[in-house]
Amino acid sequence: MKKIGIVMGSDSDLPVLEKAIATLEKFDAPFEVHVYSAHRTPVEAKNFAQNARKNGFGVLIAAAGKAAHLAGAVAANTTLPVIGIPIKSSTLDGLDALLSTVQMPGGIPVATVAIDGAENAALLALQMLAIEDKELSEKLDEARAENAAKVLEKNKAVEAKYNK
Ligand code: RP5
Repeated sequence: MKKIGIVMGSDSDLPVLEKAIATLEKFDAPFEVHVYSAHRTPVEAKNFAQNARKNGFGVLIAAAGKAAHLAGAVAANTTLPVIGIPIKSSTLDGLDALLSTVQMPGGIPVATVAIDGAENAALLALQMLAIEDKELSEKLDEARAENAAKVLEKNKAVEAKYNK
């Protein structure tokens, strides 16, 4: 199975990324985690992206806050699919990072998830790899069914309380 690469602009982003890491661990998916910044360590960020395919990655997750150019900079240097996570920082509620991540120019796509949407980023990465992986796609189906069962349990409790 191809690896999933997680790259974040600062270790201050790690608390959000831990949700993605936990999701990948739950599915026993191989992954690597790195801190490379589009602005502070542009050479390392570029090298990581340029070498990602030959280093066995199948999909990359890039997370950054503020003027969040990391996902775009990574996408500019690989044709692997790149999933961007805008990170909420102390100002502007993450809208700065959302717009910086999502508003890519034509030709260089970034699949942007919600602000701090680390779990969905991991699930989307897994779904991409599951296109060619039956075992993984079955695990994803099971997880969806478990989630649905939990929601239906909650529905039962709400219905019992209000629908007399
Ligand atoms: C971005 O700036 C990082 O991704 C982080 O979200 C934000 C703040 O970084 P630190 O000042 O906490 O290192 O590049």
